[in-house]
Amino acid sequence: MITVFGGATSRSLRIVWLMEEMGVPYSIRNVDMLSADEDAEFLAANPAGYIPVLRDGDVTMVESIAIMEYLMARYGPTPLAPVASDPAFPPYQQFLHLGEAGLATLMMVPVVSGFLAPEAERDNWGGRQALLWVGNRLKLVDRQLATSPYMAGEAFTAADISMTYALEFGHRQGVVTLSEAQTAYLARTMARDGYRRALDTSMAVWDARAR
Ligand SMILES: N[C@@H](CCC(=O)N[C@@H](CS)C(=O)NCC(=O)O)C(=O)O
Repeated sequence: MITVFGGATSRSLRIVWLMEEMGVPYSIRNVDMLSADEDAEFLAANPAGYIPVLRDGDVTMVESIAIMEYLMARYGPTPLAPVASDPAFPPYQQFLHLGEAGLATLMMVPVVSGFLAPEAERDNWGGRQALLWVGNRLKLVDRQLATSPYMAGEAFTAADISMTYALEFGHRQGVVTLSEAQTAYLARTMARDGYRRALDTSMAVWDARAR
């Protein structure tokens, strides 16, 4: 059985959502990031101390996008990952990675500055610059949405799982103001049964632990 170490609304949601879409069975192992340094099983899986972590038999992996690529290659084929000969492949590959490397990673700087940095350092050059770059990169998302409903074209793919998390995270944390097209896009992707199941399951595991 595949185990995902994660949290309710963390990047583990990308992994859980993907497995819901693919029909791959899994279980979630909650990690409370506030006490992660006392969680020996989690630290043995990822000594760097961040989530998500995937455990699949002898395989242990970190990095949400790499984990998604592993799962689609290992348990596919799946229409969520267009093949290289498909015209949808280049935009798929680009937006799959832009969602984390170009957006969610950059958003972390202002987000964590906002609640972890000393008061005087909350508004800092690094955070402001990261947000400027995020705003520029979001122009690529809007350009894509001007011609197609999804990141890779007409069909929903794993690039949308990656991008939905980034946009929803930035919006929820108050560091991104969504455009009209981005808002309509999130309404489309987050209305999927797979997303609802992934969120409900992740929240239920979180609630059970908190009790
Ligand atoms: N690029 C990584 C980022 C992972 C990440 O930042 N995870 C957050 C929670 S969503 C975390 O655990 N942060 C704590 C840390 O980085 O120490 C991925 O996509 O998996």
